[in-house]
Amino acid sequence: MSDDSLIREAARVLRGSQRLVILTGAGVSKESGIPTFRDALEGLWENYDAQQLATPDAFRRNPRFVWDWYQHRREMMAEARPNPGHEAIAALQNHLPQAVVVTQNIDGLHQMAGSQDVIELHGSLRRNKCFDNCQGNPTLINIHTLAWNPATDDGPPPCPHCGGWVRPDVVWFHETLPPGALERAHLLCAAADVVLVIGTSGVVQPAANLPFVAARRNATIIEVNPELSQITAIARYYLPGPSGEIMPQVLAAMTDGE
Ligand code: BV8
Repeated sequence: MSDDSLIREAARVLRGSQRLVILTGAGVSKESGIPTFRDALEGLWENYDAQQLATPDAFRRNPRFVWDWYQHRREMMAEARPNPGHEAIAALQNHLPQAVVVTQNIDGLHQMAGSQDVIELHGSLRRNKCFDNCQGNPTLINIHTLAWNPATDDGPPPCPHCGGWVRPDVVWFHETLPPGALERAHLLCAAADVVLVIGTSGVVQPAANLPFVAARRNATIIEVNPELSQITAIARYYLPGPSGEIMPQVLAAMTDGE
């Protein structure tokens, strides 16, 4: 099937969907200038694997180093804006109000693009919390209200309640996902008739299992990715290319003649 006819066919399936889940990964933010986990880390962290840094043990061993890595990523995210892929996904949700975005990303770009219903499986780098969740899970902390000076203080910001460390409100490897988020994402995928998977290698669990939950119940899987992934084998339609180019084409094909 040619790329054009693939796009039209995928658009037809999406237009007819009643219970659509849109699952996204780091690839959907690549065209906003945010490197994916597959991309080599740069700068201070170039000799580290993200999976080694994004763990509670790494934070316990070297809290300031890990805190600074996230501050570096926050600075990158502060410059980032939604790309045409995020915008097309938000517009698609306007056409299909029952469509839910389930994202592995922590950059908040789907919400910035106008997506209303977004499940953040791995938390958000726009939030911080007490490492010990001393006031309950999560104990969110606004670091801008703290008298903490990164230039002179040697650790991460101190929790104003217990004096422990403040950390990003993201899910690290070997941490469980936010209970409500994973349960709702699982229920939605179990009931989905179509799952649109965009920009994920399908490696990180349990997020990567969600399309399989849907496929086992005969949902149609559509994948957008410039490379093959762990999901491609179950994709009924694999649209090869960057989401910032493919998704606007899919949206245009969906709305043609409306
Ligand atoms: C847990 C937040 C219970 C932090 C992240 C079962 C089997 C095997 C292993 C496990 C398993 N269950 C649990 C594990 C362990 C682990 C895991 O999955 N390990 C992997 C590496 C094998 N999982 C966990 O620990 C999870 N917790 O299961 O709790 C538990 C408790 C204790 C002990 C055991 C289990 C927690 C996982 C969450 C980790 N946190 N993020 C942070 O960001 O710093 S995950 C992180 O990785 C990001 O969220 C990121 O999204 C994700 C990487 O995945 P992708 O999003 O897919 O990104 P990736 O770079 O891989 O791929 C990008 C894709 O984009 C590529 O395909 C590329 O081709 C494509 N692309 C590129 N450009 C574009 C594009 N696509 C479209 N357009 C483009 N322009």
